[in-house]
Amino acid sequence: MIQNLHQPRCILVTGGAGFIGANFLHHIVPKFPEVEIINLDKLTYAGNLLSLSEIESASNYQFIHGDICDLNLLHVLFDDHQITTVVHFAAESHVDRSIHTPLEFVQTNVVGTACLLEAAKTAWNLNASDPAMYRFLHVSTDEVFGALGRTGKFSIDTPYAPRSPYSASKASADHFVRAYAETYELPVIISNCSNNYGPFQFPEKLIPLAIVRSLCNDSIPVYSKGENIRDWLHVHDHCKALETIIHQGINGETYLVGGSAEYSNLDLLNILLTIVDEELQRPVGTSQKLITFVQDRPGHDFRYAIDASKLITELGWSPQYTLSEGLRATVRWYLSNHSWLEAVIDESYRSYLKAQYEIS
Ligand code: NAD
Ligand code: TDX
Repeated sequence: MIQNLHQPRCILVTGGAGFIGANFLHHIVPKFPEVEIINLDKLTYAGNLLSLSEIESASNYQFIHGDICDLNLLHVLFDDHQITTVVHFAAESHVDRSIHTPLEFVQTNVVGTACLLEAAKTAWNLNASDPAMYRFLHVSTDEVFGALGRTGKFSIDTPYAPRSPYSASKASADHFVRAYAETYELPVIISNCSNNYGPFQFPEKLIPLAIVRSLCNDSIPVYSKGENIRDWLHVHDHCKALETIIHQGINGETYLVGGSAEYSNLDLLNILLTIVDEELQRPVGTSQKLITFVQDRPGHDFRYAIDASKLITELGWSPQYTLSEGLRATVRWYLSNHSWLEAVIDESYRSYLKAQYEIS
């Protein structure tokens, strides 16, 4: 049974200039014109306002350049706007970078999340209010559960066992979110999602990296033998899951989000690169020849797989894209959004931002 229906009045989206945040804003800004939507983003290398050009002038949308670790700014935002809902994406999100600069991940992912929780706790008069009035949705990852062997799936009962600085920082953030729920009765929900792919993804992650390398006729690095397995979900399906959780989720609950689309990295790349060759009308196999096996990532998690049955049965969500449909749509998006891709590759998206904001 669906209880606890939440109707947002003003949504604070953090990290909305990143990959999933931008897709989420494209999804909700036109759909809910009566809801005020604020996007707070620091514009790190992963933040790109070109991804938001289609919605930037919408009357219910506002961009604020800022850091989630800036507690004073957060207090001002909560004071100035009647924020009812937080959808927290902002994070350092790339596992390989976390191996080189782990403390940046602790700062944004742990300290930043704690600051947001503190600001929400201060602003929301929790004892006096209806519990469905406010909602803090923390967007987390399946990587907090560690690595699976060949069988089994992560479920909401799986103990936390993160193995990279990235996943340890996300796990720590999840613990802070739960601690604020237990201690202060903050109305929180956590979603843990599997690997996403789709439009606007920065080409450091496997799928856009392979598309870009293939377009440039460059080698495509595959760690070890490409046997590691991921459970892939199109980002539009993730955004629909988040919308469902915001409206119908139950405070204090955790929802696992995944597409039941498990593939080894090599199998995934073979499907993806066949699609790239077909779309470019070149002989199938051209792109596969670019695959180059390279040294493994330290502590590389072998397999992730999600049991999303709670979200499916209790809230009625289900993914719409099959992997091959989703990959074809993604390849077509990158091919038809050349200017976005070129601005990322030649880094002109940074100079465009530097002209307007104080960023390095
Ligand atoms: P991303 O790296 O593409 O975007 C992160 C965004 O956060 C960027 O716009 C960046 O500028 C912003 N940001 C970083 N530090 C900030 C700070 N201190 N203050 C304000 N903004 C800051 O990430 P993504 O892939 O869109 O992931 C979004 C969220 O979803 C993350 O929390 C990630 O852990 C989670 N997640 C991602 C995936 C995936 O496959 N990409 C899967 C599951 C969960
Ligand atoms: O060049 C590469 N070669 C390669 O073989 C890269 C970048 C990755 N890989 C492998 C490592 C993984 O097994 O591909 C797989 C996917 O790698 P990433 O795209 O880096 O994603 P992953 O490490 O699985 O983490 C992602 O999913 C969960 C996101 O980066 C996280 O933000 C999210 O939480």
